[in-house]
Amino acid sequence: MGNKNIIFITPPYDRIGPGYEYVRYITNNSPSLGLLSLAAIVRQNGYSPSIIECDVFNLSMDEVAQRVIAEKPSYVGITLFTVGVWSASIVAKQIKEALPSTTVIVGGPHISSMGSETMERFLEFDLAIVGEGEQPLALLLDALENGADLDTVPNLIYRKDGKTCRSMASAPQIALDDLPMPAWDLLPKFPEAFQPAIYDFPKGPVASIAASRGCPFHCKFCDTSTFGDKVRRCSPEVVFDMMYHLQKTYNVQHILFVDDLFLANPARTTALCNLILERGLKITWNCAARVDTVKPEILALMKKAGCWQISFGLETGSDELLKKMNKIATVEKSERAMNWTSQAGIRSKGLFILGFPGETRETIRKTKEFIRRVPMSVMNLTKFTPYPGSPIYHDLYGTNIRDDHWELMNGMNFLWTPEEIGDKELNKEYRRILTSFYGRQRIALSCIKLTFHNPEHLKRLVRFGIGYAKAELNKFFAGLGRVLFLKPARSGN
Ligand code: B12
Ligand code: SF4
Repeated sequence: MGNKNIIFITPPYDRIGPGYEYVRYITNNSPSLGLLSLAAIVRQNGYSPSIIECDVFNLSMDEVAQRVIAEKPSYVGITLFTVGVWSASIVAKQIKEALPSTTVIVGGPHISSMGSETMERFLEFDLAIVGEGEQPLALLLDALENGADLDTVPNLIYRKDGKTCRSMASAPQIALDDLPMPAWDLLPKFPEAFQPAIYDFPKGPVASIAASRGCPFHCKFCDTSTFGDKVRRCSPEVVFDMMYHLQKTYNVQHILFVDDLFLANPARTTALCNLILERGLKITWNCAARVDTVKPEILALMKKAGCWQISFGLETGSDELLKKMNKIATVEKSERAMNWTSQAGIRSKGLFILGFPGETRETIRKTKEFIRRVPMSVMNLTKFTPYPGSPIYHDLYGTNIRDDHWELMNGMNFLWTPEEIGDKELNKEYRRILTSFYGRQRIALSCIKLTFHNPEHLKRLVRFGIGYAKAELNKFFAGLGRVLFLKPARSGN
């Protein structure tokens, strides 16, 4: 019998594209909470998990494969976002070649929407679990240890007689309070190595928490296939316990709540804020919210309880486009929410999408105007990407799409463009919107203030600057090399 070791992996992926690796110094380096939860549950069941976060530690595909091969685990569990599927398959292939008896199991958002297609395409993945993974993975490992029928394992995709099959059993959704605490202790260099985006926190160390799962809305660009539309929440006591544990054990000073709808239940938010205040926990935190869930009273309480920044999915400054996105929001409501947040003394981060179907020069103009009008502390602009699992993916491609650019689905590439505007123009607008926002005196000054207030920001900014300068120099010398050595000399004129 093999060992009971399982290595969980977040595969490497390109954040922008080759040559831009230095952006990691200022972008989000949060660990996978999914893997932390899976590791905790399998440890409870007698297995020995470890976690390799390739992206955070800048590990190449070869490096991670060699590490795994040296450990000879019985199981490998890989989390798959669409962007990481190809690199994960290369890592899995190397592992399977060296360790044929190791079982490679995959799961994550990409598998929740594209499980069968992925398993048909990548034979180096042995088994896949669709959707929420804790209970199915625990049952799968036991079934593999005991040679039980795989068809009894819920939400499993496996191969039988060369064919891809989906198990008949389905998993009941678990109560989140019943899960063990995420296995933060398994992360090397936690929390220092896992910093969120620069300017997204006042003071580190920082950790993230998923305090609820599921979202009842169906915004067209959003992939909710993993947890579906039924919302389940940890109780305020359990959320508080996680925050307290992170501070006491790891000296964490700031929490990022990654829930889709942190504020959807005002009673729960109020209870959590009251717990923080009553028990005197000195900590700051960020969360994400829909614009229709904030009100001045709750914002005032949140501020008192340490809320530092709220991210709002504003998407665009055009009501028409919001409708096309099925966002069930209006520009007016967005504006009101941003004003209330600012009046409460809480920073806000606006999340926007550029290039959604229906985007025109006029909608871009409205977005620019909106950005100028609202009191926003930082902003994030994503290039529209039709992620598998999002309703728009099916609208655009039909359900049979197999061969699209999964490895480019990092929100930094226009893989589809609206009729009126091509990707050249959209890329130009993308740069314009960001530079005009961050070039504004108020925004630049607040970034400078934060930079000097927090040595961590300064350190990251310096590393980013050096990386940028090196990349530009490399580009310059590569260009010079081409001019001097490769470009054919012209004969005559
Ligand atoms: C926090 C977050 C991040 C963080 C942390 C990422 C990370 N490593 O987890 C950061 C900011 C770094 C990030 C980056 C990106 N993200 Co993000 N992110 C999220 C967010 C908001 C929460 C994730 C989370 O913690 N969920 C809670 C945990 C418990 O769930 P989970 O990780 O999905 O894991 C469960 C299951 O998926 C499954 N599972 C997962 N892995 C495995 C592995 C095995 C072996 C098994 C059996 C099961 C299994 O079991 C887990 C426990 O139940 C989600 C939205 C959401 N609601 O999930 C988007 C989301 C996952 N991100 C998304 C995207 C697109 C990205 C980016 C490509 C760029 C971008 N535009 O943001 C990058 C790519 C990062 C990468 N590593 O490849 C999409 C993914 C769509 C897709 N099909 O790829 C999502 C779904 C947003 C959306 N609604 O569209 N992200
Ligand atoms: S964008 Fe937000 S509100 Fe809309 S479906 Fe996704 S998580 Fe839900």
